[in-house]
Amino acid sequence: MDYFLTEEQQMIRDLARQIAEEKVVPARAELDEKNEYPWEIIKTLAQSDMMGLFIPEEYGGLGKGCLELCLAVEELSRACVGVSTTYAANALGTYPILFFGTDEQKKKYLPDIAAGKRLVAFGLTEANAGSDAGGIQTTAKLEGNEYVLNGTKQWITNGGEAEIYTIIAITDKSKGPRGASAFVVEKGTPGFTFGKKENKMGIRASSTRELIFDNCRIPKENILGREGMGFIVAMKTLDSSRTGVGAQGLGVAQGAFEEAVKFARQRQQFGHPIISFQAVQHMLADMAIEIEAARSLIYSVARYIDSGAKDISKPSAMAKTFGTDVGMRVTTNAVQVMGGSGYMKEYPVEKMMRDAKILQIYEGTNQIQRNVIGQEIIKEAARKK
Ligand code: COS
Repeated sequence: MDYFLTEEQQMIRDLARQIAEEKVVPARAELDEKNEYPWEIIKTLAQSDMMGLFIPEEYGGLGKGCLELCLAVEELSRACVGVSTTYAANALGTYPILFFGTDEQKKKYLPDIAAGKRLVAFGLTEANAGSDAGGIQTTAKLEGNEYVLNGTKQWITNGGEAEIYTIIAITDKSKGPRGASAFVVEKGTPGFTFGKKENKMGIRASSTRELIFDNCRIPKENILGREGMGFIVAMKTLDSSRTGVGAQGLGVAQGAFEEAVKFARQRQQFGHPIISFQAVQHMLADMAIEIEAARSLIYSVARYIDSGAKDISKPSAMAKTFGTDVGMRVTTNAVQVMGGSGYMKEYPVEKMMRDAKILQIYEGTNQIQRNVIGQEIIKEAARKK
């Protein structure tokens, strides 16, 4: 299939592929085993200008869009979703600054983020506010020239490793989700500490920690947008990042598919390579169809977002849901094609299957995505009436 990528887009994809093959593939099993953050790989990505891919040129980035970011994320995910999670979460954390920051805030933070000198994390989720993001309880109270933050964020990707945190907190409890606001909080601010690193099933190269705010004082200039805009900041951020999660599912599916094909050509049973059996061919055919369908959808949605379209909630929820469901199905079937070998750590597909699972859960579960799509269908039907 030809997706008519420009020369520049092909260069970005090829560079990401080269980094993935040369740096990520050799390191992934050990990073997974040791639960170790991929600092060396982040450094390589920074040296190759990949950390600033989506940041405008005036702030030191390459000024590229959603499609280019998806291409990079897909290639990294083909090698390791743990690594691609650290990379994609950096964009997720940066979007609130990019979309809602003042020029001054952008000048202060974006050049360092683009250079890969400072990583970013996005803090929305709490123990009692996962799917129900409007139920957050962390508060930010204005006292003189400072906001005072209190509360705990849970399961924050890049937590502890990042220097910059974009945090959603409640400034007016009486207003529900409309009483939330978004802030930038820097690592090292007194009253801001981290919980233990979580021990996860997959994406073990990424770090996941609690963010604990105990009378943490930040300058009032650190608010992003205005008071009461926090929920919108969060939703716009997620609308823009979810296609990238779909690209993670696509990438891990592609990686697992390639492993399954390679194995099926070598593995002999009943005197023949197992790829000669129709049962195996049909499984591989279904995997190939789903991968190509996911790629078509994800690239189309990314191009739609890059066109400046505003109504992106439904398409990005579709790209996230389909891409990550394909990621789970294809990695599971890759393990099945490879049988006992697929289940062993000598081959990468067992890790790919463990890694793929989170994609159906984070940045809004696929059940929540279907709710978002369902709500949009209802609205569209009402408009047509
Ligand atoms: N863009 C802009 N505004 C949006 C929006 C979007 N994508 N989605 C919702 N809103 C607005 C609504 O219009 C509504 O505004 P009003 O108060 O003016 O009516 C407000 O936000 C609340 O929306 P809604 O009533 O639909 O919210 P619910 O409490 O039913 O929650 C959400 C639904 C959107 C929170 C849920 O579908 C969701 O996405 N949950 C997953 C959260 C998530 O991704 N967590 C992962 C955390 S980060 S890894």
